[in-house]
This record gives sequence, structure tokens and C-alpha cells, in this order.
Amino acid sequence: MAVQPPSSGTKTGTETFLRDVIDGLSRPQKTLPCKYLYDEAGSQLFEEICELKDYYVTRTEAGIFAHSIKEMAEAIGPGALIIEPGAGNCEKVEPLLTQLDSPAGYMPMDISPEILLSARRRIQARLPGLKIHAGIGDFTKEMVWDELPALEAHRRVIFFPGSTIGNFDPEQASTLLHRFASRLGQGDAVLIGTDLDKDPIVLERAYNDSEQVTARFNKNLLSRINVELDADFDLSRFSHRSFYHPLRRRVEMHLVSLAAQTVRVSGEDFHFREGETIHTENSHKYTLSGFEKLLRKAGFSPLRHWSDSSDYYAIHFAEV
Ligand code: AVJ
Repeated sequence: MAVQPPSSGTKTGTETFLRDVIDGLSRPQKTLPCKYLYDEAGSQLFEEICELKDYYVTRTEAGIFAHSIKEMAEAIGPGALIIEPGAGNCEKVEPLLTQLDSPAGYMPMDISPEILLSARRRIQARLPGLKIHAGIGDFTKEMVWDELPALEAHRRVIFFPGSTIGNFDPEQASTLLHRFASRLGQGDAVLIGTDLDKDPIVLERAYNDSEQVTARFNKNLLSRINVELDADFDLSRFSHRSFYHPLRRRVEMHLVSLAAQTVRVSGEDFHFREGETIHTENSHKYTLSGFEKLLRKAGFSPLRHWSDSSDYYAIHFAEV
């Protein structure tokens, strides 16, 4: 497998992180980009979230894959190249790769080289003949896409499970889908998972789990900033809050300042009023028709979808 190093001549990860944090904390509604929740500790906590009884998302999606993987592989057809933005440990794609008729290759991309490398070893051991090319970088940036080699394939399929698209607001999601479409050609496709709109009680329980793992996941972002950006967030003076916003059709995750306080980040002071929040993540929920509309707007034709019996979650297959 070819692993491209992050291109030189650009800002380092820490510089970009600092700039994003300063920028986010300087706004009237303080905010931090949710991608920074997933450092090593955060990714581990997220894996714990996925196992929680209260968090139905991962389990439900896994059930749909388990039930319908053959149909998905048939819909994709032979000789396909699978591209996975934000692949992480590449666990979700494995059953699909195993099921596909003579896949042309697999291209995972992720910001974490360590996780990609160990995933590559695992998948290559299981599928020795499969061509794997990993791209290291942020899939919302063009660069990592440019670094992927052009492999011959009957059809290219962007695999985007896990309701990651839900982290983007509809406008950004539309931009991302457009970008996917622009990287594909006629007859290429996406296989993409979305969490569906549902009873707010179920939603709020999923993001305020009784074991407080989500709270630790959220607050880990502050620890990370303390360590990596020389900051002095007092974790005991912030608390986790998640709620469903019905008009925006999304779960919002925030950190609430429990007192009036000043926090210093790399020598810069940020003031918090008591009760003021930092908005750390959105998790958008779609209706089937709402997401199909978004796909159409981005240039895709939705061909079919698979969902669970409660319609909690859907996996869409759409063609350019
Ligand atoms: C990884 C974006 C799918 O929105 O459900 C879970 C992240 N945040 N609990 C989601 C998350 C808090 C998760 N996604």
C-alpha cells in the first residue's frame, strides 16, 4: 500500500488546530469544530459510545449491513473501486469488500495514519489480492483526494457510513455531496448512511447516555486543548449538554460554563458568562425524502435504500 505523507508547505496540524480554536472561541456563539473530538482518547470514547445501550445508531446501522450486504454488493456490481472518506479503523467496509465481486481496489482516507496502517494490515491479511491505497488527510480538503492514484475500475463507489454526513449542516452536506459527485463520473455511485428523524426522547437519550460516556467524550475536547494548545480549561467548571432541536432537525452538543470565568488558550484570554455554551457538535437527522432531495440537488439519482424495521436509520445507494 502506498501511504502518502501529508503534503509539506502547509500549516502543521497544531497551527491549524490553534487557529480553529481561537476563531471558534471568538464568536458570539462560541463553537469548536467537531472533527477535533476525535483524537486518540476521543476516538476511544466514541467507540465506547457505539457500544452503549442508549446509543442506537451504530447497532442499527450494523444490523442493516448484516441483513442486506449481499443486496448492496449486487447493487454495486463487479470490478468496483471503493473510496472511503474518514475511514478510521475501516471496520464497516470489511464485510462489503469481502462480499463484492472482484473489487478493483479500496482507498480509505483518514487524518490518523496509525489507525489506517493497522486497518490496512488487517484487511490485506484477509483479502491478500485487494489493491489498497490510503490517503492521509482531511477528506473535506481537496488535497487528500488529489493524492489518490487513478485506478482502473468498472465503477467507483464512495462509501460513507456512520451518519458522518449528519455532522455537517445541510448546506455543508450539500457542498460535500457536490464534491463527491465532482470526483466521480457517470455511473459511479455513493453508499451513504444517515440517521433518520425520530422520537425526540430516543434521540436525547442517545446523546445523554446514562453512563455519561458522551459527557466524557464532549469534555475530552477541553482536555485535548489544554494539553496541545497550552490552555487552562477547568473541566469541573464545564458540563455536557445535548438536546434535540426540532426545527433544525438536529441534536446539538454543547459544553456549558458553570460559572463566570476566564480561560487562557496559548496566551489569549476568553471570557465565559455563567451558563454560556461552547457548541461542539451537530448531529442532523433526515427524513428519507429530505435526504433524497439533498442527493438529487448534488447531482445523484437515488436508486434505493435499506433501513431497519423501525426506520431509525437508512443506507442510501445513489448514482451519478
Ligand atoms: C459519529 C457523527 C455519527 O452524530 O451520532 C455520538 C457522533 N456524538 N455521540 C453522531 C456522536 C455524540 C456521531 N457521529
